[in-house]
Amino acid sequence: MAYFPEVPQIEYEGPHSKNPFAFRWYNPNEVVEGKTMRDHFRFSVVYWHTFRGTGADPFGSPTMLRPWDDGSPTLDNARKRVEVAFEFFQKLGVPYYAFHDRDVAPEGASLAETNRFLDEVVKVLKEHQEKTGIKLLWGTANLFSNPRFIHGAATSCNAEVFAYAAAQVKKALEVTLELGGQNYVFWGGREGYQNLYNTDMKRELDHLGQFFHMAVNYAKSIGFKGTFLIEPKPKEPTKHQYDSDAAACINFLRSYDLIDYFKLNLETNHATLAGHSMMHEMEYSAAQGCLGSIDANTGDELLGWDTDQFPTNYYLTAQIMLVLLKYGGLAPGGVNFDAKVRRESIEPSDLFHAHIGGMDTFARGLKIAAAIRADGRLKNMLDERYSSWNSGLGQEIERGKHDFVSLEKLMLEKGDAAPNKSGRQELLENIVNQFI
Ligand code: XLS
Ligand code: NI
Ligand code: NI
Repeated sequence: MAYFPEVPQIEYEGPHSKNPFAFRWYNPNEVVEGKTMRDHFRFSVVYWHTFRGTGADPFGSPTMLRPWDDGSPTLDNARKRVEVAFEFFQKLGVPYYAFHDRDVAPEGASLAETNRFLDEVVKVLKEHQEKTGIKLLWGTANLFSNPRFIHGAATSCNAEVFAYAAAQVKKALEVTLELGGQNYVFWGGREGYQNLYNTDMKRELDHLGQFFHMAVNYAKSIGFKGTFLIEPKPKEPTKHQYDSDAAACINFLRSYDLIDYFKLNLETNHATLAGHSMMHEMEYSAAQGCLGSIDANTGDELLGWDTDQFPTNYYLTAQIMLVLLKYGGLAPGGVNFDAKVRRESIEPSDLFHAHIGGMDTFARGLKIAAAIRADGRLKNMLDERYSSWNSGLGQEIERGKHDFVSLEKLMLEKGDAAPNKSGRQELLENIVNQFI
């Protein structure tokens, strides 16, 4: 059964192709810096936006035409969606996908029934994974859509909601293990607050720490070896999300003795909402040994929301790839398109245009970044900028041979520090522009 009859297998045709159903830059077998593009990116499609997104927004109803979906919360509809999803993954040629428990299967009247429904769909997912070789990049639990989570999940003021969330994550971990998922993600959902007058922040953070320890312990007990990832986001849906940015997450992980078990899943639009660039979030996380995976998308300069658009900007992807090449890549993480087609792009084929564009934008970003690195000017200027640390005083300080007393003595003798050199920012920007 072909759910996308108008769409052929998407192949690489090169930068001059005018075929809308072809890659211009993403060439999975092409080797860049010793690795194929397939392995650099480990592209993944998300179930939620791509197969559950309806186009509804606060001002209007669903718009998406999805002829295969009858809109019912039935198992049959859920099973059919798996067929659609795997046809999509295959035609697009992505090696991975990602889902929330509630994306793939409907909720039942009780937790037990919901778990049974999930098991039913997981069977179908597993068959399709085995048949196609497409793998699960990560699984996660939706702890934010159901009204029981209005006050949060692990940070809810309602202890039974904490318990329910624990049960849900337990099951989601089992399912992720069953499907060979390579990571498990915690995005904060409603873990945050709307109002500090009614919030015991210390208690909520302690509960969150406890919750993550329970997850780590349970994963160990069932033999789940995937990486745990926390996904920073500063606001939306709460006005302050506890996992507000990479630095806040890493501080939380250190404070609660979780740093050995978690890395971060960074998302471009979340970085923007936090007032950071994606490059900043990536550099900071990588410097702390916490760069795990990325949710690839972008915001809109004129809208202050998490609009989750597909990335189309070469500067953005070149910057992301500069960091990834520097730190040796993402595996077992990947580049996960946590992105949705806009409300007006209503036809199934738009899902292909969106992903083709995102994949090409990353592939082009990779080539730009590799060219910048091969050229070497940027790196040489960076090395030169820090050269005072490579010998003499700088080297002695880095090696711990100085203290305030010895440094004061030195500066009293010299009278002043050596003169500074230019930061050359415009020159650096000109060099980068040569490659875009
Ligand atoms: C929401 C998040 C979400 C996570 C998965 O803003 O990006 O989609 O990636 O729970
Ligand atoms: Ni995300
Ligand atoms: Ni998001």
